[in-house]
Amino acid sequence: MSKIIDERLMAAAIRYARRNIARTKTNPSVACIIVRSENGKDQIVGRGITAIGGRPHAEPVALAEAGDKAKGATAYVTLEPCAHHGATPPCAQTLIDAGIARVVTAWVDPDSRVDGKGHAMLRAAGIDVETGILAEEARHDLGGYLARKQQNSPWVTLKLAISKDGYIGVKGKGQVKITGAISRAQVDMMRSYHDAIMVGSSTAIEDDPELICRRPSLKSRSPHRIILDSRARLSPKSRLVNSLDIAPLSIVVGPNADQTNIDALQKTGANIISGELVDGRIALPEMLEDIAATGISSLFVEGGAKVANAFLEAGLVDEVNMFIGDMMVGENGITAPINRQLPPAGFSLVRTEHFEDDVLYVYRKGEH
Ligand code: AOF
Ligand code: ZN
Repeated sequence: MSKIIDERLMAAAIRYARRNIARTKTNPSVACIIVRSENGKDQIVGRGITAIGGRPHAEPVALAEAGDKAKGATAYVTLEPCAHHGATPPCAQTLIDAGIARVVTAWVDPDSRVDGKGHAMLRAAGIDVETGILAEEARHDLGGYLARKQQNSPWVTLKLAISKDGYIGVKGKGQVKITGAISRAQVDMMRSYHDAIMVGSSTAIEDDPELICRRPSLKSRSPHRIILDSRARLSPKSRLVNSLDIAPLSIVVGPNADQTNIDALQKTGANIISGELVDGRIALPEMLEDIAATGISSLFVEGGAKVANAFLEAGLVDEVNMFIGDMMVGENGITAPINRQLPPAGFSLVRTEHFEDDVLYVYRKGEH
């Protein structure tokens, strides 16, 4: 099959895998599309994605749909098929047994139980294997899983909503509307694509947000909420605590936090994470490592200014989602740490999107 067809089918697989992003526990959401060429015509005969909760994997689902038509067909998989025995045999073996002739993947699976062994099993069985197809595009969605496996850290996306005059809020006033309804709906969607969402305690106390996906259809996909709260100042009566039935809540506290406050928060069902302090603030790299160890692959950081700055200064941001709204804040504005004129250093602009009168600029670390 030509490279263009390979890329088209991989693009379809990448899109399909998006359906279960952040719903597959510690597993990445992978897709497998099985394509058969007959009389010069390519036909999709089976499709599968990693199921909600992480099992079954994508390949057996796609193979079950393809049945006998898998013989001699090509399998497009967004990640290298696994080589380890879980509840079911390795996917590489399942592909071999089904008679697949060719396997095309985007990435080698960095899981130490796989890490090239899946591709090697397929090749040893005489299957033609090609990898690295649309790797950059697949990285967009697999980024969190790859970061957790390769760097013991989640993929960090920093979201900022900046007014036309360069501010992210008003001093002492808490939340002010900077973007319109369509952008806010888009943020709901972005939240649902992440394993966890994070704000600092000042934002949590001043704004008293819920940090859930507000739209009814996305509510059940609300991510784990994590608050950086070195002194355990969050109120057990806050809306974050009151919405524990919708999504879990973790509070990262420092070693000197008041134990009575910690006990009161813990009693509500909130999870307490013990953080280390550096210069009186939670040490971010260690905190990221701790949450990655619990299986969190992607983190959506929503502010405020101090938290945004701390992540940027420590070089811990992988992607910036910068919304520029159409309104002015005027006096007493809180200055954004970065803006269109002052983009994050070492990042490149990869995408621009329009939501009514607002513009979203997506930056990624490095050259793209
Ligand atoms: C695949 N296809 O659809 C996915 C894979 O706990 P287990 O046994 O499910 O294994 C988890 C690992 O499986 C995960 O770390 C990653 O290496 C792989 N995910 N592999 O062949 C899939 N989701
Ligand atoms: Zn598998």
